[in-house]
Amino acid sequence: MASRTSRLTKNQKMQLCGLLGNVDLTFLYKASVHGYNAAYFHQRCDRQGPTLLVAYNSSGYIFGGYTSKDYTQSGQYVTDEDAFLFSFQGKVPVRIKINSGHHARLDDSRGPNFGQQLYFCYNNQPTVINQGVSAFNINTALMYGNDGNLTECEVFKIEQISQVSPEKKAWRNVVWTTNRREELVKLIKTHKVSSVNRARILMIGPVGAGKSSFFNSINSIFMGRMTNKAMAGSSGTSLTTQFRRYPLKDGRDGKPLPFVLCDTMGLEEQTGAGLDIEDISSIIQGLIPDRYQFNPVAPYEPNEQKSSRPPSLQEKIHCVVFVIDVTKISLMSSKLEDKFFAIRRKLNSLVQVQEVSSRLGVPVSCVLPVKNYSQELELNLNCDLLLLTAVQQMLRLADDYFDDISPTEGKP
Ligand SMILES: Nc1nc2c(ncn2[C@@H]2O[C@H](COP(=O)(O)OP(=O)(O)O)[C@@H](O)[C@H]2O)c(=O)[nH]1
Ligand SMILES: [Mg+2]
Repeated sequence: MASRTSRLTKNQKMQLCGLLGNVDLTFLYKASVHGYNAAYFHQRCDRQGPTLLVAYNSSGYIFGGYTSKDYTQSGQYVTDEDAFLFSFQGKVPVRIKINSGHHARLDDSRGPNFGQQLYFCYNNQPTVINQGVSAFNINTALMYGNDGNLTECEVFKIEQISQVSPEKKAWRNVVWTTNRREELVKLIKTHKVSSVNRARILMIGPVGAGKSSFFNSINSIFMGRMTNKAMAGSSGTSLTTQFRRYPLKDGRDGKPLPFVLCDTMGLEEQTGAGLDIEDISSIIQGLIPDRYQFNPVAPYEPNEQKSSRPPSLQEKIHCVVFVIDVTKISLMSSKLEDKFFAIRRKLNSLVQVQEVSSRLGVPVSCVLPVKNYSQELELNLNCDLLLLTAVQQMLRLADDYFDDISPTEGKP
């Protein structure tokens, strides 16, 4: 049966988004599922705003086009200076701009066309044809190897992602009121984690990203005053060199909260420095004890320890959070980026965290902007709201993880 997910790899998707700026792709139509049929195409793609079409042919080419204007079957010519065609040349998509003075499309009830030149799903067939008009300067040999047989055709809705600057603009529906703060505090306090007593949330990220500060900030909210239990600060290399599990309480003598934040040494770009990928894997499997002193030149050796029984579900990690400093994201070195990818691959190879790891990179709903308490002396409503919203989302993701693993595993 045809799958309802896109054939694009994450990297290809990212590359295509790169052509369009800060955007997200939402799946609208997939020909192998919905049919190579203009009526079905319009049913799913009309009045959706800007869209991206991605076609695949039997020679392995990936190509398509973007239009910033709605499909509406108006029968009118559409002017759209932002429209373009693209084709992957190797790993990167190359953009072909529309020539000035040309219409980007004829907005009729037939299948999608670009510049009345390139027709996709022509005559309700898995076919692309070039009508030879010159709205776009294309070289069909380069673009799709002159192979008009489509093996798939997908259409995505393009959604702009506002800049991650929550203080300036409500890019997500955060309600900035004390009532909402109280509500979130209550939701978190009373959150029932399925299968275990407390969700274990692991924070990983570069040195100085704010992992320790995140714990301190959450702890401060529930303590009602600034706390600095996890050592946070500025230094080129990691201040945190131990694995620490920080349980949280609702106030000094209060009840335990339903989650534990796990702090680690930072990732560093050199191999053999900072947190090791093997160590991360051991942490996630629940093998590494609290206060374990990391050795940056050698990973943790499970055999050395007296661990005779396999760790229980409670001892494993249920949610992994990548902590990143948004002001430094454009400076992130490619070596560090490679480390991130290596970690994601490692997470993927651990069956139990598949669900969690697949959420690590791309989905926007999993990007949680926060402002940690770093210089403040007093708690601040806006910071609290972002921090609490992040915790709430982490607890939900941990729940997804529990839902995803087999029910027998949750039993003691
Ligand atoms: N401006 C600002 N500084 C932060 C924030 N979070 C942490 N910091 C500062 O960044 C530095 C590194 O933070 P730390 O928590 O030790 O990072 P870690 O290495 O990931 O544990 C410290 O000087 C913090 O005060 C934040 O949200 N905003
Ligand atoms: Mg730290």
